Amino acid sequence: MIKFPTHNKKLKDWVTKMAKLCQPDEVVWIDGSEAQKIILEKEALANEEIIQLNKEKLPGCFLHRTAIDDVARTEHLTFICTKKKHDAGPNNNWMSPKAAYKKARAIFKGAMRGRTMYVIPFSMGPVGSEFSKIGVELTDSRYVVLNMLIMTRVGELVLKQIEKEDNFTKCLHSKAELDINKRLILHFPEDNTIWSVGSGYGGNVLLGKKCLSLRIASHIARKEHWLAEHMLIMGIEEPNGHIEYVVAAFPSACGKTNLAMLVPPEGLKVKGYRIWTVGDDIAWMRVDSDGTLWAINPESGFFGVAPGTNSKTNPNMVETVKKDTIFTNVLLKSDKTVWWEGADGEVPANGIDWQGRPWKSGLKDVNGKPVLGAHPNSRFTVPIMNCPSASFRLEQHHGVPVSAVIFGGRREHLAPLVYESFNWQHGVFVGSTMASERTAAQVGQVGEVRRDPMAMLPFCGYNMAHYFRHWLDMGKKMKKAPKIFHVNWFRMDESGKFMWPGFTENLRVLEWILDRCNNRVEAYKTPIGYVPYPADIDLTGISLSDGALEKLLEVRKDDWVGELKGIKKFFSEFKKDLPLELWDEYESLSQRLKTSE
Ligand code: GTP
Ligand code: SPV
Ligand code: MN
Repeated sequence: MIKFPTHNKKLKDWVTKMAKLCQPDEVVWIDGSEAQKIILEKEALANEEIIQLNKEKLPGCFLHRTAIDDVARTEHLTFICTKKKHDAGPNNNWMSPKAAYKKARAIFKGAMRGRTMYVIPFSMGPVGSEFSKIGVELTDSRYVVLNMLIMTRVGELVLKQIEKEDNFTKCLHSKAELDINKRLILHFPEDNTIWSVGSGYGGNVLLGKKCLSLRIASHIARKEHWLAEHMLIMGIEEPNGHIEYVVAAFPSACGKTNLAMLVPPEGLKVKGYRIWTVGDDIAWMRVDSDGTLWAINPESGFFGVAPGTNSKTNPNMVETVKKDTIFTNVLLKSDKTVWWEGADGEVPANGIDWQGRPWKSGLKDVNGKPVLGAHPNSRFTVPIMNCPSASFRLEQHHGVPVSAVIFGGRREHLAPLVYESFNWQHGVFVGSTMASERTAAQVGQVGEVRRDPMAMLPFCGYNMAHYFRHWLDMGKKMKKAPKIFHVNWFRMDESGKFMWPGFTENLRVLEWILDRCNNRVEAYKTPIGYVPYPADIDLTGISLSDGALEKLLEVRKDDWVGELKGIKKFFSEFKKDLPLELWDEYESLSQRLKTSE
């Protein structure tokens, strides 16, 4: 018999039905209490799902290792299941709901035998805020429960909210056999339902994150006239104490976390800027009654990339992960602390690698290749409140006002350090044509451009042509729409070195962006948009080589003419669904490039 701490019939019926399908030994409701969390940690330790880290040096911290073939999102096993294939669009894998339920039901059947089913009522966004959405995740993984307690707001308040709203996203997860051949990440936007089976990796199983807050939420947002985006949110406190907020969309592992919590560089210290971190991955945005755009971060934790995190690249994160953190797939040192490639300090002499094998510094595999201590996509889960730059407005139901929308990607050659779009419609074109170049570290041709519009290619839960239409419509709903910019921290010189120092120094670019938002500087008009006059980027305290800034800001006509081809090919995939405004923007860009010197 299941005990129910709720009167909501929908919730009771659904939990009963899913328990019947998965056949757990028992059902436990997660109440968000510290006492229950401690019990779960103890059980997870006893079952070796997590390892306790050094209690003095890393209080409240644990290490978890996933299966070796379960270390990142599996996009080819991720589906949007709508009645009509066309609604999922060429940007998604599609399965019919009927076929998908059938296929997954066979794997879920009896999958929780011998295990406990945990019921996690969670809120994305502050409970009760107009922005927020409720979900309930059923899972047989304690690791998932412990992560969800960090990443979302969990507990009894949420159950009360469900009784009020009589509505929630139904999220079902089972590790099952952790078999990649029986792994499916299914989204049913028409049923407000997510089914994930056969994985234990973050983005596949913390269903409040990419599955609910992006794929399902983007579908809801279109109907309800708001935006669910793969964006960081940060506040920049200006010398006069005024705080301006910006949002920025960069593809996965392209610097959102770093930018969201940057520490102002030495050279700009005298100006007295201060950064406030609201979010590092997801933004939900609405038009307020004043006609401007406001944003919240639906999450309450970071699920950040570990490798490369050190006190030079991201001092605030180094501080953040000193307590209450779950590390996944990093190296375990003999003193029960952790390490990853690109961490502070010396490379440890030895340890246990992310696969649980003995490891020593300089270790090579049979082919002579270095064996990594931490997986390149190893991550940490930690409450945002641990971050020294956490915004004091995190719990505000209203969110923060957005002054600028920033898009960005990894472009070795093409895109200048920063440019500003001419208006909202042109800005949507800039976002929709976003791309990142593959690096040598990835499969595929080096330098090959992968289109990743608005950094949402893996996360848009419906036909992307309709998503572009939605973005265009949102601009019309605003009295004062934010300005739209594009940045590129990754431009390289002839010798293949980054020309821009990046990280903390990116504040210099944000400063120009805010100056443009407040009409404080003029800019240079080019065929692709407005580019800064070099003198308007404050370089106090850094020395770039002669002419480097000019090169960083250069718009090379030939390169952009070449880019037009890629854009045309990409747009053509959407056939007649692509908004005509975007073809107009394409033609105008093409025309401007032709007539410019
Ligand atoms: P997800 O969590 O996957 O969505 O990604 P994210 O956008 O938050 O990525 P993150 O900030 O963790 O990206 C880290 C990668 O970007 C690392 O390889 C960093 O070295 C690199 N990076 C971040 N900022 C800069 C920068 O300003 N310049 C350069 N050259 N690299 C940067
Ligand atoms: C990303 O890949 O963009 C992430 C990590 O933020 S995950 O939650 O695993 O998708
Ligand atoms: Mn992300």
